[in-house]
Amino acid sequence: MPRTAAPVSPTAGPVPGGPRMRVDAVELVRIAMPLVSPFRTSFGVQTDRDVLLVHLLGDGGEGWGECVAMSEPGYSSEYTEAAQQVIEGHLLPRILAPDRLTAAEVEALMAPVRGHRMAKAALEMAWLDLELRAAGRSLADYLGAVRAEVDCGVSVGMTDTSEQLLETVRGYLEAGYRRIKLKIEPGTDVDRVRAVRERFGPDVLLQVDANAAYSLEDADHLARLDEFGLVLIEQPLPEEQLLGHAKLARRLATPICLDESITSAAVAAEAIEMGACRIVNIKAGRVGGYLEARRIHDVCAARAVPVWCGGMLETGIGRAANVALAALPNFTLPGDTSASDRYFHQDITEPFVLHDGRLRVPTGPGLGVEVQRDVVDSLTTRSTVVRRR
Ligand code: SMG
Ligand code: MG
Repeated sequence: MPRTAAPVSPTAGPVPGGPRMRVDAVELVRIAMPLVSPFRTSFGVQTDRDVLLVHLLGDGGEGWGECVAMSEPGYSSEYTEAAQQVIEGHLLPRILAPDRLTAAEVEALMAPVRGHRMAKAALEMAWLDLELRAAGRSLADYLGAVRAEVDCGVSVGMTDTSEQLLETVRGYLEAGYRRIKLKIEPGTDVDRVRAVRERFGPDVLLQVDANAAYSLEDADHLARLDEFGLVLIEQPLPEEQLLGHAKLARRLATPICLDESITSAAVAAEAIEMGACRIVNIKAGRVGGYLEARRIHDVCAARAVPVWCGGMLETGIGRAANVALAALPNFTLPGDTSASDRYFHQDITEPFVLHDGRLRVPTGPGLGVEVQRDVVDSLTTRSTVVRRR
């Protein structure tokens, strides 16, 4: 069962950041990154990542951001190509028009464009990197981090057989991961969870993620998972069904954690008040950026709802920002912040390496990682430059 987080006082007020920055050119770089192994979820299989990188140039410095959208609209309605289009056609014209801006002002200028949170988050991340590098300040410090390293879990994709799953989980536990998350879908769910629990024992922190594969009619079936002492069940129902999750929660002993449903701090507050979730997965990309992610952290902290940092198979750029976020006080459960080698043979920054089941929070200015331009270039499938008019 999950540790119940002690109430944590919310981080107060708007964060003072760095100076206003002037951006002269924006490079949108698309890279193709093969995954070390296919990642199967209830909505599809990923074999490589089509990643959109945002590279800002201005004021003698640079800033990098990463868009977490996948190539297909399976996890959410956003997808990489659409993110690039909305950035080029609607977001950049708004944020390149004024002379100088902070990341917080960039966020406000993008707000009139509805949705497209992953696209907005990528621009905000790059702007934060640019601004905080100029200020000589780390993102972790800016966000209010309280830890130098964060506990890491790993998200395990579905396999053809139970034996393959057990073998994969064994490898991750040997590598030191502090929590295992199994992707589930109707049909194999109970058997696979039982197999893992029986093989590795009651002490392993174990949780499951359905990516919206169930309906409320499956409540009795999902209640069969209660006997396995799971930390949580993540997003059992479709993202729009907050009330459905609240009804389901009353029929399960396992705490419900929401992922896809939580698109803003306002939705998080409503979901908690309705009883739709007892735990929240925070992904900055899903909610429009790190500033909104921090607000969700605060909303949850004020309500004694623990949070943890989700993942979207990020490169070292997005991982650096996620690890900084996961160092905030109310991130009391291990996140899907795994080491670079769980995803890629070669990352585009220095790799994130697991030490005793933890990743170190970068301390350098901005995101605190250096992008290896030669590696990016070798993976580039398309590059577009947008200049200030
Ligand atoms: O980054 O380790 C990671 C992936 C974590 O399972 C993960 N993400 O629903 O939480 C989730 C999924 C969304 C992405 S699946 C391609
Ligand atoms: Mg999820």
